[in-house]
Amino acid sequence: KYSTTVREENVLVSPFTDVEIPDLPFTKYIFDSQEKYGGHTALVDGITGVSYTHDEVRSLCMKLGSALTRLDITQGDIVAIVLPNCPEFAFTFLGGVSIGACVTTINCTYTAEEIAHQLANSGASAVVTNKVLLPKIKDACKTYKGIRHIIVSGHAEENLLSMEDLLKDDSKAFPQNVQINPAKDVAVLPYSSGTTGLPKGVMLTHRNLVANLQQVQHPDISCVIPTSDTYQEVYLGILPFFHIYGMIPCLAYSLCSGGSIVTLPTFDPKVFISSMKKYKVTFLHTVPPIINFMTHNEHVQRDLLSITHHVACGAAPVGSTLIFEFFKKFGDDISFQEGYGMTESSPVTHLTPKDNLVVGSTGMLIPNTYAKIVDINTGQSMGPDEGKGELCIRGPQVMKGYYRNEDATKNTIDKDGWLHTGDIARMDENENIFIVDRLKELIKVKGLQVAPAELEDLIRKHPDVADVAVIGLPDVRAGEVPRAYVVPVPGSSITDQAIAEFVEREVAPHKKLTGGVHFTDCIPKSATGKILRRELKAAALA
Ligand code: 4UW
Repeated sequence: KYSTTVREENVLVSPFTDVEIPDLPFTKYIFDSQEKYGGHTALVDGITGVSYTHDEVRSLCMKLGSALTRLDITQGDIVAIVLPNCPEFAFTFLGGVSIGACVTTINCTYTAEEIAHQLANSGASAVVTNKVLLPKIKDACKTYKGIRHIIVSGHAEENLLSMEDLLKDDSKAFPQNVQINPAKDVAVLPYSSGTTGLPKGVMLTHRNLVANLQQVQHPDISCVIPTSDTYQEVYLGILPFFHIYGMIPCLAYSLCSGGSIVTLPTFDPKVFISSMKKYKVTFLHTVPPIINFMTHNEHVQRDLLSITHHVACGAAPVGSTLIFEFFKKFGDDISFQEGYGMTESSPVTHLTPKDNLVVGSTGMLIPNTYAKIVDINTGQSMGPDEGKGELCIRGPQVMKGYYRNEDATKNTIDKDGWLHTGDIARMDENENIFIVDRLKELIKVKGLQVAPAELEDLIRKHPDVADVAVIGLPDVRAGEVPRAYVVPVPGSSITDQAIAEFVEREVAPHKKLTGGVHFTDCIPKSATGKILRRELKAAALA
């Protein structure tokens, strides 16, 4: 179906009827929905078993909002969360956003340097963390001086603020008169490198998030069984909440639809298996490495999914072979849905149709969303049978822009509002999208982003390195892994191991050079000096 409203050729419209997008702040939308499910369980700490009902979650979020207000954190302030998945993540996330603050979520496996960078770039004024991560946060605060408050979960040292104390607030300072403009005000600021360069703050407005939650709840695409007196979905909160997939489709969706989400701080195979059984998980969100683990690990039996009726997967290509092997092991009566999207689109733009999986496709446009595929050489939009090109998206879920980075925003969202995804796609005659390649620099390790430019900047600081390029190579377990091509300075006797160790000390584990370090005489570059990563990759794969 091609658009009649967008006056441009070859613009594809969602096959689903549009949904209404309420003009509400994100947290009001969630809290209002939660009212219906009051006494149902909402959050369970998968490690301790401590649980909270929907009423309790709403109340604790407001207590936290009140406590933050007393600390003089107000509308427009940036609150950073550096926590693994746990109920407290949800309390601070929603508590902060509900008072009009903007929450930036930071990967809790980051090094102090990486944390400091995001704190500084976002201009955060408070940071929420736990006792284990506190030393890293303290180190980060030596570099970035803008933090006014450190809030610590798991009982803080005497001179720091304790999350447990803040959660005892009487809610009386919760600001009743805060004016949030859903279409303009930024609710969350996750980081993404987009199509090129270093990670940037992605400004997602209240409306972006409300829109995406409404879009994916469309009855023709949602595989969630509605909450009733006799049924409630149980989700496993295993994908990190700091990443957009864990944050919106997993955590926020569960809360606004009356589900129960069991939080796990890291992927530990044994804990994953035991929690699936212990908590009777009905709906499982995954990334391809988890599908690979469940399919190929000998400790995972077919009965792992005996209670689970639905498995969702996204954030990286899952591959047809793996999907078929997965069905072979677990039976094809389990419903499976692949989703596609990006941080910049809140994140979902495509989902495979309910009960009609086209293996290998990342699905169809969700409601209220438009797409086109453009020729990467001419920029012209292409018809469905004209081959592959860059996928572009328009819709209410597309970000406001990159934070304090107009150039990057202009290079990503064009003047007509099209978000250029940096992914190469083709479409079949039934409007199913297939992601076939990536135009952008991004490397996806276990579904998480690694920006080659960031690793290159780091490696270039090594005194023995004259030039460097980083690319992603396919990997059975992680999906992709980073590999560095290094030109050593003349006369240097640096080893590949020394460079790998140098990187390992400075970055989060998923950014390690697991794909190896290769020495070379020169890095292939275009006339304008851009690294020709495609050439390096083609040579590596040949
Ligand atoms: N197949 C191939 C896919 C796919 C994919 C994403 O880190 P970000 O910015 O964001 C994400 C979002 C994950 C996500 C979105 C919607 C959804 O329904 C769901 O799960 C069911 C998960 O990871 O990375 C964005 C980039 O990740 C790649 C693609 O390159 C995209 O631009 N990507 N999903 N199904 N590649």
